[in-house]
Amino acid sequence: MPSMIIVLMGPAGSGKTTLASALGEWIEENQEYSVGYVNLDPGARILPYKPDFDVREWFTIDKIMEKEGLGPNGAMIRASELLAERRRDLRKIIRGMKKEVVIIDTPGQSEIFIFRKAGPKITDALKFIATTIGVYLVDPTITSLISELATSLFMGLIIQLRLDIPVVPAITKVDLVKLDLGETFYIGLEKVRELAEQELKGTLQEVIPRIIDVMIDYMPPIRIVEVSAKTGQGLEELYQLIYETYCSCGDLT
Ligand SMILES: Nc1nc2c(ncn2[C@@H]2O[C@H](COP(=O)(O)OP(=O)(O)OP(=O)(O)O)[C@@H](O)[C@H]2O)c(=O)[nH]1
Ligand SMILES: [Mg+2]
Repeated sequence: MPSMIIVLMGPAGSGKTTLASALGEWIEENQEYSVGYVNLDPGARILPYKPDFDVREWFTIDKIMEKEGLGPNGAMIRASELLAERRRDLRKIIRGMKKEVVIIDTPGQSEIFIFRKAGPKITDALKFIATTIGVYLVDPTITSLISELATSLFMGLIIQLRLDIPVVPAITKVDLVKLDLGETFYIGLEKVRELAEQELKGTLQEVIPRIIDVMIDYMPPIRIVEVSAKTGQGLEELYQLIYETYCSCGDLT
């Protein structure tokens, strides 16, 4: 039975699937824990990891579209309902995995997973099995401004409240974008706040630092990791953040 479950979330194309594979390999090699992989994306095509459970065994977006005469968005919503309905089966499957860590790759359409019923129902089921930590991926190739970065990071806090699990934010694909936010792979939220105050004007300059203050108060880590699934940069730091969050949750339960 697993003792830690990591749920990767983030907007379409933010790098969930690639990170699932890279982080899993890193943990297996460097922590010597066995890692199980779960694909919850019924629209996935090719996966870079070998899933121990794949939701496509139950249904795929293509099949739902065909069978129920739905378009792609309708089929994704339907898929999230089906997933919520089968959460007990999923719980049984994951509980039965002989792996210490389980990494969950979520559907591309994160807003459907997170803001419809599937997300909270699934995380409720997972919490029965093991300490469950969310990682919210922020894609710097689409969030170039400091105000966008701050609001994207804030999304992690919203998800934490909605899914009722601790959420660690991570900036992905840093091999593509050079973020000049700090000297290490970690960025303090204080630094983001400082930049926001310097660079923003008008209402944004008032609102964004206040949003960051709320994050500082309510999110588990007060630093954000920059990671690249392609080069491996920041994987160790991401794991450390997840592990610290895991330990502090463990203390409370
Ligand atoms: N350069 C670079 N590209 C990346 C990285 N992570 C992911 N990508 C690329 O970004 C694209 C999307 O990556 P995925 O891992 O499929 O992202 P996803 O969030 O699972 O996407 P959906 O499930 O479709 O929402 C792919 O072309 C990846 O090769 C990274 O760290 N660096
Ligand atoms: Mg994916």
